[in-house]
Parts: sequence; structure tokens; C-alpha cells
Amino acid sequence: MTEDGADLRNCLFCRIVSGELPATIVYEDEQTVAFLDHRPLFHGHTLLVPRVHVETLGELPVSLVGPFFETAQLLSVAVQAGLDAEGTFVAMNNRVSQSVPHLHVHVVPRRKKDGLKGFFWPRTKYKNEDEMLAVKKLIAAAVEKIKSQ
Ligand code: DGP
Repeated sequence: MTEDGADLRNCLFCRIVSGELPATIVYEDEQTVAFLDHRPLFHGHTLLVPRVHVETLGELPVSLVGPFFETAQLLSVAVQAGLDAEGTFVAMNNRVSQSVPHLHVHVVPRRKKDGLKGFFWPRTKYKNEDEMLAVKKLIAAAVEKIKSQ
């Protein structure tokens, strides 16, 4: 564990936060980083993580809960606006069904009749890096717009 609370040896998302591994980052601030899920439910599916390494919401220091969910709130508006969606699904697995043991909130753009039913969700792909970058720009622009209002 580093002084900043990162687990660079074992944790995939700590390595993304540190910049050691690539990711398409849509937003970052002092306490949080948000990047595109590489196997999205829909384009724009974003993962929000705290910079410190904790596995579950229950382990997040109380002082970080506010900043963390303020970013989740921002992204719930920005992902919807950026992808011109009708709503969002905001969710978090804690241990069960959690495939990466670093706390993360999923922010997924939703539209009526988009096919998401129950928890057997089909995944899509980005065609290439450019397509992923274009989606990143939509969300980043929406974040900037919202923050300047
Ligand atoms: P969960 O199953 O709730 O723990 O969600 C983990 C998500 O993380 C899953 O939707 C796929 C995503 N994911 C896993 N590895 C990587 C990665 O290396 N890069 C990116 N961008 N996303 C990842």
C-alpha cells in the first residue's frame, strides 16, 4: 500500500488511477476518478472509483462518502446529458458479483425499451479507440457544462 492508500501491486483499478494502466478517463478530481467500462452495457457506461484503495462502500472513510457521491451525482446527470439518454442506472456491487475488488459505482445511460431486464445484461463493444474517445468527450463536455453552471 502506498502513502496515498493505493494497492499498486494487487489492484487493477489502483493501477488505472495511478496511470500505470490505460483507461479512458471521463472525469477526475482530488478524491475520485471516472473512466469508461471496457465492456459497457451501453456506450457511456462509466465506472467511478475513489483514489484510495477500499473494496466496498462500507470501508470508505466517512469523510470521503460526500465527495464520492457528489461525483456520482454529477456523473448521473453528465452521462445522461452527454449520451442524450432518458435516464441512468446507478449501481454498485459489494463483494457478491463484484469482479474487481476496488469500490466502484456503475453509471449506465438508460432509455425506455433499451433491453435491460433483470441482471442478465448483454454487453456491447467499442469499435475502436476513436469511438471510445468520442464517447469520453461527450461525457467530459457535459461534466464541464454542468460544473460551470
Ligand atoms: P463489477 O462486476 O460490478 O465488479 O464491475 C466491474 C466492471 O469493471 C466490469 O463491468 C468490467 C470493468 N472492468 C474490468 N476490468 C477493466 C479494465 O481493465 N478496464 C476498464 N475500463 N474496465 C474494466
